[in-house]
Formats: sequence, structure tokens, C-alpha cells
Amino acid sequence: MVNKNKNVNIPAFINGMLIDRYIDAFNRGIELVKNSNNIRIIAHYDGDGVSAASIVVRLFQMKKKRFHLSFVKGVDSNFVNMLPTDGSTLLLLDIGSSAIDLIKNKHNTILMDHHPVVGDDDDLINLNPVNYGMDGTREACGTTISFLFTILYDEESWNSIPFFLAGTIADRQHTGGYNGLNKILVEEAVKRNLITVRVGLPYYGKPIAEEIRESTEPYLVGITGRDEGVSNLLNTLKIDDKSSYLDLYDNNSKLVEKLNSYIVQYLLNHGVRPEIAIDAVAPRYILKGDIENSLLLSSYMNACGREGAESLGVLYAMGDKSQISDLQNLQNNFHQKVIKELLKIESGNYTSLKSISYFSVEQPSIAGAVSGISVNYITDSRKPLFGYSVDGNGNVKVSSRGTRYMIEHGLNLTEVCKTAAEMVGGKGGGHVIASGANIKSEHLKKFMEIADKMVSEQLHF
Ligand SMILES: [Mn+2]
Repeated sequence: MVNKNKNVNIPAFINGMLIDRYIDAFNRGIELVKNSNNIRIIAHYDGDGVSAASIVVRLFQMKKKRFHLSFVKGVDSNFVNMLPTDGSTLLLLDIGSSAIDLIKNKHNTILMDHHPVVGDDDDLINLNPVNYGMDGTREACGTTISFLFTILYDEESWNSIPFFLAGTIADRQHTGGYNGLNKILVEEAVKRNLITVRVGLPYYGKPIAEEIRESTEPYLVGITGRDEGVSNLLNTLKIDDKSSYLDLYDNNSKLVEKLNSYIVQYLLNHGVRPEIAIDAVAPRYILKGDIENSLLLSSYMNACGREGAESLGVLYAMGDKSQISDLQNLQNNFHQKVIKELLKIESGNYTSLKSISYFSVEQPSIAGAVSGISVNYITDSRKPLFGYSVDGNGNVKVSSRGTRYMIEHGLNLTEVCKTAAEMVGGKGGGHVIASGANIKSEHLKKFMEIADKMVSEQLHF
């Protein structure tokens, strides 16, 4: 294939993946950053946003570029106040697609988001994969685009691959196997010997009892979070609770197979959709460096954002290894809160309407994680799940999650959250599979009723 672009050399492995006007947009973005010495970065505070920021910051560190980085929870007045007014280059990571009309210096703005674009993107350097024929929920997320941007800028950036995996996993892009641009990048990383792949359960080097008890994906109803359930399982299979999955993997493949199939069968027996149950045994990506487990790194990047300490993840990415113990503590803290809420849902602590279910959670930052896991492993596989939290001023933040199975049968949570929120005077939107809304507490019941009605009309099993 002839490469018409003079500034960026499009590597062969990506040939045919990006349409010409997408390559052109990358070109213009790279050119803009090359000529900028003061770069404003605004990133979403979740695992995708923190990883995307880590990736671009690593490039700027290498290129000795001056930058200023902030994280935001959403498009609000805080976000608007952060927008540069001095004409400096603006990078929007995993956020901003719904706010492009608010941006003054569009020609100095590079959008590396994967949420649906609202408004006129004519003057913007729009790198949103959705605008170039890709699926923003499985083929590319904010991290994917940031990573691609940096490797096109300088091939050295391939060494940011751990953060590519961390961010794409945090965004759930890997479920059911990587696709599209994500897949191409992962395959290339394997070819370059930067990562290795092992197919198995998502357990690693810790004692197996601890891994099964603490893992939430897969979440095993009756077992996860409980010592007794875990020891019953291990006794049944005659597995020493102190051995690690890695040990077993290397030394006892028969026992690993037994454990793998037991867990898949267990999930199926507990009403988990087959495609999700089967996906418990999946490719696991092993990194080179201090943190080998890509799932763990992903969990660190997510937890530091959710716990309001994004900079820890970014500093670690910039080479500060002293951050690891703090990241560990944050992750553990976040994870325990999620497990506590999951156990509550397992014991029936949620409301079920005709076509949706909903539950309340104390801390808004864990609502998405809890609904995402519950909808796959605990609650009705035909009902999307809505988690909400109310702050001291009566503001409600809603986080909803569906599954691919529901999407295939008509679910569109973007529409549901947007319309239901607007009908009660609030705001909402996001992905078809994962969306959110901000409303007032007195309208909560009405919002759920509208959402239930809309989902009833959308879903046809
Ligand atoms: Mn994202």
C-alpha cells in the first residue's frame, strides 16, 4: 500500500486499518504537538483516562515537552474552567466528545476520546475512532488512540505497552477477546516480544485461595469474598490452597484444566451467559517489568483514579517505582469496597422492575464497577443494571451497565440515560453498553420508571 503521508510513516502492520482521513488527522495532531511546548492535558479519571494520560506523558517526558495534566470526572463547570484560553495545545483523553461546542480554540485541540461526538468537529483534530468507522466499545478506547498516537510519533513509545493493556482492560475492551485496532496492536506487541500470552483463569502468583476469594471477574456466587466457599471448592478439586495458579500452570496442567472447566461450569450453573462464562478462561497478557500481571496494573490504574489519586499512577508510569506500595493500598481499598457491595447485591439488595434492576451505592466512583460485574455474574442476564448514589445536596449520579448479549437484542443505554435524564430535567449519555446520568434525587423513581419503559421497548429476546 502506498503511503501518501509525508510526515508520519504508517507502519506496515497497521496498513489498511486506518482510512486516509484518519491517518491525516493523526498527522496533523502529531505535527501540532511537535510544534507545541505548552500542552494542556485533560483526562477522564477512570482506568482508561489514567492509562491514556500515562502514555502521552511518557512521550512528553521523552521529548522534554512542558505539559499540565488534570483529571476530571465528567463534562461539568470544572471541566469548562480548565479549558485553556491562551491558545495552548489541548489534548482531551477519554473525555470531551460531548463538549466540543464549549471549546474555543478548536484548531489547537486534539480529541482522543471514544464516546459519541456531539456537535461540530470541523475545526477539531478529531482522533475519535467512532468517527472513522470503528466500534468505540471494543475496537479502540481513549488509551488505544493515545498509544497509537505516541507510537506513530516515535516508535520508542512501544515501551508504553503495559499502560496500553492496563487502559484497554480497564475499559473492558478485552472482553470476549481483543478486536479491531486493539487486536492489531496486541498482536504486534507479541511479535515484538514486548509481552507474552498465557491462556487461563485471571489468577496469577498469589496463593490460589486468596486469588479466588478476591477476584471479581469471574465473580462466583456463593464463593467470591468468602473463605468457606473457597475452601469447599479447593477441597472438591483437591487443590492445595497455598499453591499459586502460576505454579499449577507450570507444573500440573491436568489440575489447571480441572479448575478451569470447574469454574466455567460453575458459572453456567449459576445463570451466567455462556459467552461470559467461557471468557473466564481467556488470553492473559504478561508484561515485562516490575508489574508482570496486566490485570493487576489495570486494577492499579483504575483504583488510583477512582480513589482520587490519579497522579500516583502517572508518576509510576513516569518511572517512579516508589509509588507501587501506595497503588497497592489504593487498589486493595477500592477492591474491598467493590466486593462489599457485590455481596450485598448477591443477597438481593436491589430493586427489580420489569426490564431493569437498580441499587444504591454510597460512593459514586464504585457504582460503575459494581454494576458492570453484577450484570454479568449476579443479577438477571436480561436486565441492565443501574447503580446510583446521592450526595448531600440531593444530586444523584447514575451508572448503568448492560451486556453484549443485551446490545445484540436491542439495548441502547446511551438513549435510555439521555432521554430518561432529560425528561426529569437532568443530563445523561455515554456508550450503548455503559452510560450514566445526573439527576435530582426527587426524580430518581421517575427516572427509573422511564428507563424501565424504554428498555422494555428496546429489548427483544
Ligand atoms: Mn474510556
